[in-house]
Amino acid sequence: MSSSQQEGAAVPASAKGSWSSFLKSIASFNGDLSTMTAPPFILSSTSLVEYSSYWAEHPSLFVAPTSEQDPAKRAMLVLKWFLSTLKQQYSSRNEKLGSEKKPLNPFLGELFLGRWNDEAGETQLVSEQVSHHPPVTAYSIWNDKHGIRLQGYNAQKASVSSTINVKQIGHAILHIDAFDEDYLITLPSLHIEGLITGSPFVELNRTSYIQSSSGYTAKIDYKGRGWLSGKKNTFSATLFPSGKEKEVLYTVEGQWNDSFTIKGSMKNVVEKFDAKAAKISPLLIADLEEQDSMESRRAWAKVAAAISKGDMDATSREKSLIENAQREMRKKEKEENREWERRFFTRKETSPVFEALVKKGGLQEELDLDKTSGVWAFDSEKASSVKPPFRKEIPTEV
Ligand code: HC3
Repeated sequence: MSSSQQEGAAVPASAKGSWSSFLKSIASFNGDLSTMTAPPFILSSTSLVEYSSYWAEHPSLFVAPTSEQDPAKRAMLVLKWFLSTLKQQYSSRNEKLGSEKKPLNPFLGELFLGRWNDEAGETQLVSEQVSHHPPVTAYSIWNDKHGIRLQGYNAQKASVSSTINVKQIGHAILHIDAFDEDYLITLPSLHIEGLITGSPFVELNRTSYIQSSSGYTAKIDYKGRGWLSGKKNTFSATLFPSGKEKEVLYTVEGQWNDSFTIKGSMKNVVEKFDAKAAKISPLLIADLEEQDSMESRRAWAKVAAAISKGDMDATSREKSLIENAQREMRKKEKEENREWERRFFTRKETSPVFEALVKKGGLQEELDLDKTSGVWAFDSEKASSVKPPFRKEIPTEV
């Protein structure tokens, strides 16, 4: 083991003890990431409800499939957009903060609302914590000008072997109005690397799929370090007519945090995509004082400030205030025999679009209602009745 790989090499001197206790404690961990207690230096001041925004930080890639007439090319553009989101989803925090930190655990009803305004027009985001036990986040992202929307929800189930393995439970569905086309997007599994040294980062593993109603399947295999290239964050993807895996129309290979190449069926290079150079559009959110008390950044403002100052007493004090208020709300709801009314989403028992696409692609994916507390669907009726301050004007510039 080199010195840079030694236990706690990246941990501040004052936190070495707490890091090794943390590593020991995860051995007996129960699978619910929200109950994991991590040392202060690894806490993030961002709530998990914000992570939904990673799906559309390149709005022009998100809307690109809407203007492609050929269904196979359209499916390839959906695959390209999906692959372009991975760097943001799984390695942007690492790059910004130096390592993967433990996000704030969203409370029931927590909201994260915003929009992107750029050459793709307006793309809007609603993310809501629809369940606390188990933790589930639901989101809807749409661009009316281009007639495209993404709706999904996700939970995580973790297990510990030599590292933390995370299975994502849930899925996303992309709908394109002009072609009345749906794409089922399954979510990759991941594990945490760099735990021993104290600088955790995400590596994706196994396989995820994108299944279109137009009859194309994209299969994405995540490999990680040690595979042929020896590089981390490696993947290879193929796009084929559903049920004909050998009739590959496009292959994509590379690193999701760096660059990848899309090739046609004759091995001709269709495009090289540089994830590092791709322009990210800033998400516009309302000023803190304009936000509702259920909006994430406002609700967690004092906790976030305490974390940034490294003041752990204030962090636990402010966190407890939120947790106690939540406990009181749940108690009251129980006494009144009602449950918290979600602002934008409704719980369903099934998803006909999910079922149809799983069947079309012969996928093994199943809904797991227990682990996600139901299937969560964006409820446009609820959403249109949400009055300010939830949907008030958001500044058009950052
Ligand atoms: C596992 C994870 C929380 C869940 C994060 C998810 C799966 C959330 C949905 C997003 O769309 C994609 C996504 C990206 C990263 C996932 C996080 C990575 C680490 C975090 C754990 C709860 C933190 C573990 C603690 C520690 C100390 C290792 O950082």
